[in-house]
Amino acid sequence: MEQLLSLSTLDKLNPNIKGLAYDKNAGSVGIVHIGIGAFHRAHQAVFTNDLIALGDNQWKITAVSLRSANVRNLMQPQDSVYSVVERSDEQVNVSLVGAIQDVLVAPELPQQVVDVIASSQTKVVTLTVTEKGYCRDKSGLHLDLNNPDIQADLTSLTSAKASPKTMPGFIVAACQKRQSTGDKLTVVSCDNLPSNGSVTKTMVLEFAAALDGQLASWIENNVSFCNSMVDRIVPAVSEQDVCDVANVLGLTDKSVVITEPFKQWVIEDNFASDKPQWDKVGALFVKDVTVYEDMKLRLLNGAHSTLAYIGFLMGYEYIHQAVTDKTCLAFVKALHADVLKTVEDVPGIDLEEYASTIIARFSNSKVPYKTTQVATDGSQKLAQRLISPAEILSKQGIISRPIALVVASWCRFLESVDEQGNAYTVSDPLADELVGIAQHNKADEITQVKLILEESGICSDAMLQDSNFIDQVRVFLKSIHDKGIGNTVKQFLAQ
Ligand code: CS2
Repeated sequence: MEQLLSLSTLDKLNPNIKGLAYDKNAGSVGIVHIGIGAFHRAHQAVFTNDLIALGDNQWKITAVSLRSANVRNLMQPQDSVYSVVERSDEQVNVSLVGAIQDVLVAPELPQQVVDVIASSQTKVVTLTVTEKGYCRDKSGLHLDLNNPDIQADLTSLTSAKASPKTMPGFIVAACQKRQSTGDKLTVVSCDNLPSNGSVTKTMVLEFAAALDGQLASWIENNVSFCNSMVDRIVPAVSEQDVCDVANVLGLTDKSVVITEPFKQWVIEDNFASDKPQWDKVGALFVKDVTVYEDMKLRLLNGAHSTLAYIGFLMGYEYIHQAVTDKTCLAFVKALHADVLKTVEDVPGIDLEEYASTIIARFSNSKVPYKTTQVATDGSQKLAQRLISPAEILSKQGIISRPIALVVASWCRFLESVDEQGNAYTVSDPLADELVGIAQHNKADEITQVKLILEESGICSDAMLQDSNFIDQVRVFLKSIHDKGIGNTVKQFLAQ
């Protein structure tokens, strides 16, 4: 067993590996990141690492885990140094990242988390808390004041020592303190939600308003919320990856992240105070992120969810396997053809080419992404990925048959037993309700579809009333029940 990667073992690192280009102990923390998972470590932390390597070392990151201690337990013994392995058929690139100063586990030290966000040194908070971490209500437009964690946080914030649990709770608790110093703050959302910064703003302001109107107006005037579009495929790391990487590094790295060479970050240029110059290391600052977000959420994430549900039901464990199946591939292309009609021109990007690059990226077998991983949290993902383009097309008089088929596959997936009769677990905050509906209404497709769409909250009122679209979903679901997923997709392609 090799020694563990850490600051004290760096001299044992394989000399061919790109080490840290700076003194990890120098500089200061300027960013707090909430939601440390593999994605953050392979995306925002890499941009920041590259910026620090240019000599701008005021932007080190204190990362926060809102739930488990796992990442902290892996990173702490390594002095928070880890490796990022970029893999494709053509290349493997390994480099070390030292941008993360330390990792705090929020349930253990909630007040310390509030204090670090409140610190004058902190200029920027970045977020990857996943879609459900925004604590939206079913409409997606407002804070869910019935969420027990939000209720507990509201109570906690009235006490002298606030111990929040949720993202809005932490930001508001820190702003209570920042109010006294008057320090401005910028929050950059990096989750796959449309207008993710504006959504963050709404949730934070509604939370603050429920506590204290004056605090809400302070936040409105002193905190800016940037929308951002993030893109990089970062699957969960396996034991095998850790062993393989140890052989390359000459040291064991238990918090390694595996990713593809591609990465993209487009950020709304709306900072309240100092701004990390991420544009020097490949990010793009723009006035309006909307077109980039729509493009990415619909063409990339929409196709990802498609391959997750259809691919899983066809028996594929990984996205790269599903996308190399001829039927699935032809289906994704049909989906792209429809969705492309809903995406506006994006400066500097050829959308057709963008769509084919996505297929090439999904085919990267060196970055194996489980269909079940993408299939999680459908109730939080499908509105922006599939329903919103379907709604735009409906308004143009087009019923998107490919999107209807994916929605039908999701309804079938929620039955939680595959076509061979094997049971599996659906992971979704609404799993109990949705799996119950799917299982009890298998014999009555229209009821199954309507109840799932209503209960999940993925449709606007207009889409719930769109009987043409809903009936198309029903027809495909019935076909999946009668003939199976493979035949249904093949028949669709034949028409
Ligand atoms: C994926 C995304 O798991 C999922 O829902 O669709 O995490 C996807 O890999 C990233 O958005 C790519 O940028």
